[in-house]
Amino acid sequence: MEILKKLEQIHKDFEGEIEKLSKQADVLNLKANVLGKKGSLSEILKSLKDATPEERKEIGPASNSIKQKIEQAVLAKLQSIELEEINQQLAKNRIDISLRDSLMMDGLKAAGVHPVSAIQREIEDIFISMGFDVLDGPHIEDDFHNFGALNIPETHPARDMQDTFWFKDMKHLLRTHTSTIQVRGMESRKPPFKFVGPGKVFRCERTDATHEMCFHQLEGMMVGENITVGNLIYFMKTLLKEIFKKDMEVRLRPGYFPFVEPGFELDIRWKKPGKGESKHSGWLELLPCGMVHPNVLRAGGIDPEKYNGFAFGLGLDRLVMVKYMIEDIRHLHSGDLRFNSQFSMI
Ligand code: FA5
Repeated sequence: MEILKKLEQIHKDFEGEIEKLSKQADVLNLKANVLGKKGSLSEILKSLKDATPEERKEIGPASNSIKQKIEQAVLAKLQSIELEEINQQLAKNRIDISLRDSLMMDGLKAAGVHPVSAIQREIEDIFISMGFDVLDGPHIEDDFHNFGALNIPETHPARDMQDTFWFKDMKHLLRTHTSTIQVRGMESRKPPFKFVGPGKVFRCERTDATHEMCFHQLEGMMVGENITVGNLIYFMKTLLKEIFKKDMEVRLRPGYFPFVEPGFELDIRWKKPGKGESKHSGWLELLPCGMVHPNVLRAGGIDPEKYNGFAFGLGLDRLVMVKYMIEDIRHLHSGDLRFNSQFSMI
């Protein structure tokens, strides 16, 4: 039984070889060398024609069984190499979740999200859930986007409502409000649409407990057919309820902004921590809003005969003050760790 012995030898050699391999390509090569058309096993089987019928009866099943064993061994080896590679990758990309704790043991504190960023993200999520897009805009703006397109022409006294940081060319400025995003939003989409646009704004003004030079606003705009003040109030109330997790005491009073008509000021009832009313308690101007002025729609390429809408500009720093009962806005940007660390778990 010369052939049978050779077959067994081939199997033995194969087992010895495959043991040593660590790359899938080498395993596949070995398989081809044994089972391929010109492989050692196939070559042996070619000499079957010289065997007697009895020998063939024995060699047939034996060669099939060896072939099967080799195929199974190849499959198992390929899988074990893949697993090994995955394990090596995982070991390389390991995330050390104990690092934070060991840093804290060394006296270092874990950083947290600033309360203004946290509230911005929270409001974005609320509006996204109501079908709004979230837009961005540049801090350095031109006259058109900050004033002109918002129905505030060059000689209009309303320009003095927001003290402006102008660049030397007197054409560019640091945006004084996020209403610039209204203009950019109208330029980039066709009605109906609704979006919010959060970001930093800059005003050249004296700071006090409720005023900063650099603060944060979140603009909102909805344009379509037959939008009403009722829609505006619904979205404002939903927003405040989601943020404060309760109905808030608010008041709506007429407000003047050249880019809305009619315009409103939505104030929120605010109490400083401690006993009784103080000079920092009472109504806090939080959410100016109104129906978009037809001139603004026109400047944005929208037909005011067909479409209308509402817009609002929320002061984010002031909202944080109300939510966490902070008595002075300047704490927020002081960089004082005794203040900031109180929010590190947000
Ligand atoms: C505006 O900036 C308008 N663009 C808002 C608007 C948008 C009105 C759309 C109508 C339609 P105002 O200057 O009032 O409005 O500022 C909006 C909010 O920003 C204020 O209600 C207040 O919450 C906040 N804010 C204003 N000035 C300061 C400041 N110096 N420091 C901190 N927050 C401020």
